[in-house]
Amino acid sequence: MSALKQKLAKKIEEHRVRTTKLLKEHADVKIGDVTIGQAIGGARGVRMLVTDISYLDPMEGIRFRGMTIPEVMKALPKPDGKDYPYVEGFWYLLLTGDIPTKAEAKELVEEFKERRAVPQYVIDLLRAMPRDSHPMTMFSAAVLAMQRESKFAKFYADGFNKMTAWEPMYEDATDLIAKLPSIAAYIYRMKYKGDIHIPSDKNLDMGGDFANMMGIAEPYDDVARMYFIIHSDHESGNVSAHTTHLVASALSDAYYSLSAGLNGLAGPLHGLANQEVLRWLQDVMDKLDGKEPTEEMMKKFVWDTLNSGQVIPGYGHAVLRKTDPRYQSQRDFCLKHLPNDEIFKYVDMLYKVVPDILREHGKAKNPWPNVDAQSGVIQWFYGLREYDFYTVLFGVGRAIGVLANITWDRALGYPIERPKSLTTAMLEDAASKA
Ligand code: CMX
Repeated sequence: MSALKQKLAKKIEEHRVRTTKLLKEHADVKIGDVTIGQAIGGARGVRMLVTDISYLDPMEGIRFRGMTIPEVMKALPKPDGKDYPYVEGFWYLLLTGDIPTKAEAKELVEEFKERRAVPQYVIDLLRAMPRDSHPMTMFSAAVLAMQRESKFAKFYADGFNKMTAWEPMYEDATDLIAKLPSIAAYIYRMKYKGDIHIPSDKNLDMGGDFANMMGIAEPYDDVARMYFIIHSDHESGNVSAHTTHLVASALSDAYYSLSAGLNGLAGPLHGLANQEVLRWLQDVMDKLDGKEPTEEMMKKFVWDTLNSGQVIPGYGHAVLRKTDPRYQSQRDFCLKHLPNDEIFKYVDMLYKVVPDILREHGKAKNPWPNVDAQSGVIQWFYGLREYDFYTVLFGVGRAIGVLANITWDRALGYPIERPKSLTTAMLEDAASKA
């Protein structure tokens, strides 16, 4: 170890004791409007963000523009013969709060088609990256590379006007959402399907064209529509939404902002958890060497994971205190389309055993499954077994929510975000006075 690293290790060891003491003994001490616990603990529960696009009730789960997931799925117009709505119509709902007519949704479908083409230099960039780069790295890099297309950046360079700044933001946001499925499918087929690509089909809506470019048959088009909608937004405080909002608050354009948000989504405590669930299950199955796990065996694997200091992926949440309705809607889909699937049965078995174990373990405030616990199952069933790719699917959906949010941020002229930091000594001082 270098001298610097040795010194740092010593300083970290000394400092950890101070942080632990502050959290253990003085978490409730107020420092201004928040407590020491909130300042150190990731601003949990601090009411400091505003959005009208979605609201997350801890007990009820997400509402998009005031509507639950089943209400949204019922109210929005659908392509003929399909069970799930046009994603383009959902974008209309998130932006305006209104349900589009079928004609309005179809008009948007046509507009998205015009914006679909991905610049060749993005393809070149993806091809130049090492093939074993994580798909999220490729996805975020592709978004960032397209920043030169930004209409907002040009608008800013040509003379910024606060009142009309939302318009180029809207244009960038729409361009991005229209292109993301093609970029995602390109990464997938380049990495996992022999680099053989399927062109976009101008007759199809966003969900249908994504399934087409991925090379997965119906009803995967409906799976895509459902996925993109349920993963879109979860109010503003989660890492991907908050990062996108934070970066945009510096008047950065949608490309810079979304790329940053996607990097946050790629963290294992956030969107990457969907791949981790499948990785964890595969590990269990490998250890069983083809045998079907019993509930007792599953309990042991869960305890082994916890005892080795790891989290159970797909369980727990910073805000939710019940089963995530996004989990529930995917479970309903599984019950209808793949009730006898082996992986579904294991995930369902986890639903029976994990909450009680997490309660007994005594740490997680929410022992219930979140969106990521179920999402890999459906993908696996339809042949998308490269679970490294799952977070990209989350990313295409999440883009819809965060881009609607930053369009409104610009419209309302929200300022640059800049919370205040204190030193540990200042916290100790406040604790000693309290
Ligand atoms: N397994 C084991 N321990 C867990 C746990 C889980 N699933 N969920 C929470 N805990 C632990 C935390 O690690 C924390 O432990 P420490 O005190 O040792 O740090 C303690 O319980 C308290 O955490 P919490 O207040 O209940 O939860 P947080 O708000 O801090 O974290 C989350 C929320 C999602 C990061 C956490 O529940 C977790 O790590 N879950 C597993 C990863 C996951 O599924 N993430 C996806 C979330 C949805 C999404 O964003 O995509």
